[in-house]
Amino acid sequence: MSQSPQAKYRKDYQSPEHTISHIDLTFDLHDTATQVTAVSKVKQLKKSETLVLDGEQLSLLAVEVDGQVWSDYQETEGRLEIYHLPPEFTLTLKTEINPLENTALEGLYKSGGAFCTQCEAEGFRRITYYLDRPDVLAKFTTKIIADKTENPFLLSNGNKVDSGELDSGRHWVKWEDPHPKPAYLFALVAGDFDVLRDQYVTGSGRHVDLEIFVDKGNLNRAGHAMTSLINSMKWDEERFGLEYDLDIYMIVAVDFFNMGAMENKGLNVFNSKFVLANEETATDNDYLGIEAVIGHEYFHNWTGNRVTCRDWFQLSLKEGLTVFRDQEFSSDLGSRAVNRINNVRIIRGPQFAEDASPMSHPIRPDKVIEMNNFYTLTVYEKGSEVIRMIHTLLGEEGFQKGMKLYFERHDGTAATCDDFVAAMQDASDVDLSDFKRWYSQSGTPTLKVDSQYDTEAQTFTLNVAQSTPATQEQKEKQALHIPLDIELYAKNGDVIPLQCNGLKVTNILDVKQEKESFVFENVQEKPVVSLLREFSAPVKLEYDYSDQELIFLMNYAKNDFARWDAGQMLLAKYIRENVAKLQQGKAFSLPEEVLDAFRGVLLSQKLEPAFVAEFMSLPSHNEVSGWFDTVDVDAIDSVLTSIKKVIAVNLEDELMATYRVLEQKEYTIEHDALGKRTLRNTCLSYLAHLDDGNSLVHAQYQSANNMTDTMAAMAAANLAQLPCREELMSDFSSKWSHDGLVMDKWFSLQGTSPAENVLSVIKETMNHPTFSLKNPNRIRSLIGSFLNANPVHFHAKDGSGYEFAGEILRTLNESNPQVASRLIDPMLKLRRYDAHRQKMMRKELENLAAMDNLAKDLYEKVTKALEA
Ligand code: B3K
Ligand code: ZN
Repeated sequence: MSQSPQAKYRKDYQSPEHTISHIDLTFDLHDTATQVTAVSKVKQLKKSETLVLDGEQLSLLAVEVDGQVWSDYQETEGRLEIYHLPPEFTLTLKTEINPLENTALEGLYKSGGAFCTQCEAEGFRRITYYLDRPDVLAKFTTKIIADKTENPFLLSNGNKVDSGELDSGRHWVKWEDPHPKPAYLFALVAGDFDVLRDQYVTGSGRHVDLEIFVDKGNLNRAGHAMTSLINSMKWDEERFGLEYDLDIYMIVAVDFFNMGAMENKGLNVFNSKFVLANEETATDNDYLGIEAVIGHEYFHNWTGNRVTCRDWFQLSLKEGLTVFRDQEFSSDLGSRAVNRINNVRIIRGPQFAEDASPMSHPIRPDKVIEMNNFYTLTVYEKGSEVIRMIHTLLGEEGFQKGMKLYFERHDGTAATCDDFVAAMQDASDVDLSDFKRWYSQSGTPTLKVDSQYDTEAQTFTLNVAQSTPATQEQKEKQALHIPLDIELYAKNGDVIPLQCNGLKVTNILDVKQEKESFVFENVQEKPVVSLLREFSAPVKLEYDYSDQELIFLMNYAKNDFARWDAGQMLLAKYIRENVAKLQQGKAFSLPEEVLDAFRGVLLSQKLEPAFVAEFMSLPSHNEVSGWFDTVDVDAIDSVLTSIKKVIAVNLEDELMATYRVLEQKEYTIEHDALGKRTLRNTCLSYLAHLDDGNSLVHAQYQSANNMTDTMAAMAAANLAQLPCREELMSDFSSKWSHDGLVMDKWFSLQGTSPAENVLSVIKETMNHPTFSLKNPNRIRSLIGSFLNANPVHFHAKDGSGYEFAGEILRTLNESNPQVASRLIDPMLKLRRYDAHRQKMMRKELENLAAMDNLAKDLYEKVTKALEA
């Protein structure tokens, strides 16, 4: 690369020298030459006669100041500098852009037949030169001119205020957004759609028009998104007291989109994956995903749009908080325990892996080269865990008081993470000064706990030691304030009240020092302790539980999450033990009691089926990999497969009985029905490994009346490599080839196939008429699934998986660097593998580093990985 991209540091933040209070945009839309006129009211904030604007890939056509042509400016790399300006002025800029050639899908681009935009984080600068930073908030008006036949719908933020017809088949619409906003929340969409319409009346009586725009012919797939939107609006009023603030809320589903969705003010743009669903095309998980993402973007209207971020280092201010809010929404509407389990699986799997990788960073990063690289599991999911810990420390009431104060102080402004914590602290009188370290320290802390019971004194002591291993960018670590949720049980399952120094105490222990002891009095028998209930902090727990204690907790813990977690710890013990045995050439084994414990769960009449399904699901290969310093890919795979088979053989009758009894005639997405399907299909995934597996799976595929059961059969056939796999796959592709979104499910089965020839099948699949390297969803389904979820073949000893990844990354570096940069993550973790594999991965990274047009997205990650 010619010039190394420059990093930005959080500590260097400077407030802007100029601000823009109003911007009037006019778009004259044409596929390859769209003209953008931007008329901005600019005001000097600090003494400076030079205005420096951000801009990329723009052709500048004209510059005017207060209506006069202005030639006193210079265009440099990524900037427009305009000189000798008065303190206040109107700036008119004309630029031309090429939406059709915009394959990076940032700024204004064409998705299928429609024009759409993506501006977060720094995409607005690909539309016009601007102060493209979140602490510049302006009122936007937007006039869109386009061909009427091709683009009957012209949409932007706010309310529609005017429209008209022009000659030669063109028309125009003008929008006005009354809420000042940063440029990253700007949106424009133009195209032809089907529209699903509804209405919502807020608590205070505001009538809001709800409109969901989908590709023609997809109206019968938009209903669930609408229901989810209405549920989100209600929930935010009920739980957070927050109402919507415009007369219209629009969602547009597009097929070409780099992420899940975008919360643009009043005009969300969504990846069609998170809008379109009916029982024929979507699985239960797709339905849940839609509910969560629709909720997430809606909740951003307050946490993100009304109060935005001062600078991009503060991203977790809006993202961590909004993820917390969407997790609570899903938990209030569905099963709290199942939601918690799934969120914790993400933290313990990929987030812990990110913490241990060269990309490790605090939830509020200190150094960034490409902002798009920091929309991470750490900022989002760990960020949400940090908010959850504040919620645990303050309780719901205190937390809501904090939210209220936060909005009182910061509504309509750009704030910082410190502002948020200050509001929480001031509203509750809980001291969060130590707690704030979670924002600045990266890495995963370990909590080592041991205990003693003193029969005579009747005391139970917990000794807690915390430590956080050094991460690549931050060697020194300090102790954190960790809320540790515990409970003690007597042998008969009764809860032992917690008492310290003669006083009753709550379940939440405040761990603040490197080493601390907690002595509980009046404990009349040696208790069983349940630790880190609800996963009360994003840490690794080490405690030497006996099998009996874990089985006891699986049966008696009062908290569902803790019961599940005990089951996972029991499995973890035997996964580790068997990996070690395999490495020493010893035989696999799993004790009878462990199998009995899982048999008990499966037969339990009291537990919700969806929850039982979680009990019966093993930790992922990725999560298990995180338990070892050096990952033995094949040993882990072999042990996980053996456990699956041993459980299938030993629990065959119970699995089969459960499978039969849970059959449902009708398909509904009620939570109860969904839970039953999940458990039934979990049983199928075990039964597939037995002699009758092939006929059972085949029969389910044939009789399925919904996509969940269809996909469960195909996934089982795929993973167990059943003889019927090919027949099912070809039947499915002949039915669905016309629909990319549905075919993504098929692509991801191709990507995760355990068959030896998987890589050549993937390469062949890239020629499938429905596949395209231009579409991020297709790339993620086929190639992303191979890199992230097919560890055995991605890490093949001959290096073929790495070579393939390298090739794809070099291609995507040019067409879509953002997608390339997401895809590369598994390659960054090279140090976790043996020397032979490391060498091959390094070679691919070096090949990338040597490219002279390496985008800064990949540059940032590749250099970090090679530095390590
Ligand atoms: N805020 C957007 C993500 C933007 C990503 C930019 N690369 C979606 C969300 O978190 O809701
Ligand atoms: Zn978000």
